[in-house]
Amino acid sequence: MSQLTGFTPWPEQDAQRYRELGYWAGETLGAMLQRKAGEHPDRIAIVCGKRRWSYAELDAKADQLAAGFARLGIGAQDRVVVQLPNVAEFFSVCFGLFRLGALPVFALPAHRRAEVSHFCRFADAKAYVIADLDGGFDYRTLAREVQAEVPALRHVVVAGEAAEFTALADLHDTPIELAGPSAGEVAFLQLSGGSTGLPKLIPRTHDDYLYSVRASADICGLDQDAVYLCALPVAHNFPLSSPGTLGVLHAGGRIVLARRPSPDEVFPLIGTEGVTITALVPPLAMVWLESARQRRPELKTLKLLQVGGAKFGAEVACRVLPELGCRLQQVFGMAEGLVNYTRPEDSDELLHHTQGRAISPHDEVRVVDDEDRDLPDGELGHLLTRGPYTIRGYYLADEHNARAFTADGYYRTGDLVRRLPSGHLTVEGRAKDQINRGGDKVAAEEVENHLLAHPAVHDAALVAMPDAYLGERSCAFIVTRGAPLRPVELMRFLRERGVAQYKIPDRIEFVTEFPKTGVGKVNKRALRERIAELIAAAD
Ligand code: OOB
Repeated sequence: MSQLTGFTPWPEQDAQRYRELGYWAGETLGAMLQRKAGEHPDRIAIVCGKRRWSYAELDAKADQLAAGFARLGIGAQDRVVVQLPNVAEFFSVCFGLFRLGALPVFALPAHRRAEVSHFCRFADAKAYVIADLDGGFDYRTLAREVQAEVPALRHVVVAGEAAEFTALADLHDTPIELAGPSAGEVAFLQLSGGSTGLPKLIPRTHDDYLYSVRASADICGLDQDAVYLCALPVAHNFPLSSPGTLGVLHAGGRIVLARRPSPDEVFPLIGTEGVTITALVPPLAMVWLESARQRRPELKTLKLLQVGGAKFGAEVACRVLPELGCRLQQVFGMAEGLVNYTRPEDSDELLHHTQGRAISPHDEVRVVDDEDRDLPDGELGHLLTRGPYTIRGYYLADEHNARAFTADGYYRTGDLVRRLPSGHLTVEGRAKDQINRGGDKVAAEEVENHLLAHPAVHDAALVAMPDAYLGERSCAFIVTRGAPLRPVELMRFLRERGVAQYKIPDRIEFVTEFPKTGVGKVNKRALRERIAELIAAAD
């Protein structure tokens, strides 16, 4: 087994323990799908619009695409940025790459030139896979801009009308013999929500990821009858693995892909496809609750609604069962690893007021004070974790890793939590400099750096402001160099720099100077309080 350069392995002793426990089962993602296709070739794996792919069809397409990507010169451990909407091709592409041992780098559909160019450059990607159009946006235009910025990017592969690029449809070659990766190797790179200047990449191995997928599927009781509606962006860790689409494939169930998560789009789909389980972020759960007032009959097959990605408050959580008619599960996870679930046997108190407990008895969860000293249950502190599916380091990020992990390998999540004796965690805040915009993570420093690039901006500080719908939105405080500047100009500036829309500040406040802390740093707490007061006063 040759390991990817820039990956931090688990210490051998831990790796051995996880293998002995049967957690790391030695199966790759590609082999998992092949085994399932062998067991029940004709069962439907994916429903996407009018298309229905059986397990055998998905398996065959993966082999064909592995051959096609190999023909393009893509080989084991080569990185391929994959930015696809919720379409069936996401799975044939990913499993094709898994079979080859090439590594998808998962971009979100909302990412634009700034983000995608960074992923392609940083990961030294050989190819970039897109759809032609989605939601009125032409990804081929974006690909042209990215190629101009990153000339080393050799191939753009398009699901749909390819224009001058390579059509995905033409990459379905006759399958070839492939050595394939081993299960201990990195399978793909996920994105970190981040708090620093540029998003970090998260290397996940076949072994560690499949363990979290199997254990999650168990916790959620998935079996062959599971029909999972994927309404969140398919590449995100929550709908991908908690237990998500991969959990459903592992269980032999069916994935139903929705292009948009709005009730008008998905409620009819739930009814016609007999959806049993789905995952939402809190703002969407609130929209569903509103719509369900008139349309509850359409939801009658739905048994479990998972909500996570951002805090789901108890006031709303308690409405799910009576108003939607399905059970709620709170999910508190992170692409770096650790995922917590409330369990079916939990009391209403735990279900409504906590974000669940860790998947595994071998997840090591610590709640510590500012000096890394362990705190007793019930006290608010920093969440640290290590375990069988939590990374030991970001990809190619030695300097950052020294801060993001303790010397003995615990990941500093940046979340502020309380733990109950049962192990359940309540998320109460964040120490990391990030805004959680209804599940979309915005790294303050990344946006501040873009703002600072404007010639009229002297200093910038991005903070969260409370929002009834998204939980939080972002507010940029700006000190100008003197010349007058309008908020719209700054917003347009960011858009022209190719920054994803969800990272553009929702509000801009001009100030003459920033409040400072005792040691002279920008006092973001004071800025958060100031904007919260302004909003409260306006209400
Ligand atoms: C999920 O993953 P990421 O990587 O987009 O974001 C992780 C961060 C956490 O560190 C925490 O700050 C926040 O998102 N978060 C929550 C939460 N779930 C995630 N904060 C409060 N309550 C929750 N329930 O967001 C993710 C990955 C896998 C499963 C579910 C969510």
